[in-house]
Amino acid sequence: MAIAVCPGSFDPVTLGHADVVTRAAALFDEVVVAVAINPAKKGLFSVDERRDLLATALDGLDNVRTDAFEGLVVDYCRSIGAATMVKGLRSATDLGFEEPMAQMNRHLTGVDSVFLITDPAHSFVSSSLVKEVARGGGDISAFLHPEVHRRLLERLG
Ligand code: COD
Repeated sequence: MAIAVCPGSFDPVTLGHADVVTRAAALFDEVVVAVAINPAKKGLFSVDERRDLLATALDGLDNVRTDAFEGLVVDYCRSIGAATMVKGLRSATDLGFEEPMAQMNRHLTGVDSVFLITDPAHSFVSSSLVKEVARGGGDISAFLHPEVHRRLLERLG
């Protein structure tokens, strides 16, 4: 069975993330969306809340589940028998950031990275940008599942 991991911060999940996970789910038998636990970086949502929002945004994808991990993503991949990571690429900037990580991850364990080019509708969307725009009162409803949008506005007060 081919298992792939989609790792990330997902603080919170956007429709860009959901598009990549949906496309990965069509390519692999099982996809695990894994929230990275970073004790040095406090997010807007807790890890459990992020998993809850992911489950809402990805509802209906039968071969997708969520998890959380601490430490190296490649160690997590090996612990669940995943040989592949799937990530989204929005731009050349993303590629410049992802390429050394993909090389390092493959060097460490042989876990390979597969990159899916972002749907143009989501190519400028990031969790940090939607939070910044929402804090300033801008309309970011086009970029989030309605429930994620509601929870984000509620969290920001
Ligand atoms: N459309 C498509 N894809 C998108 C979009 C979008 N609009 N927005 C983000 N993505 C993709 C990103 O490119 C990324 O692949 C994934 O979705 C997650 O995005 P984020 O922003 O939620 O998560 P990041 O980029 O903060 O996650 C970084 C990781 C947690 C994956 C990374 O830091 C990591 O692997 N950490 C574990 C520690 C480790 O192993 N470090 C050594 C690495 S060599």
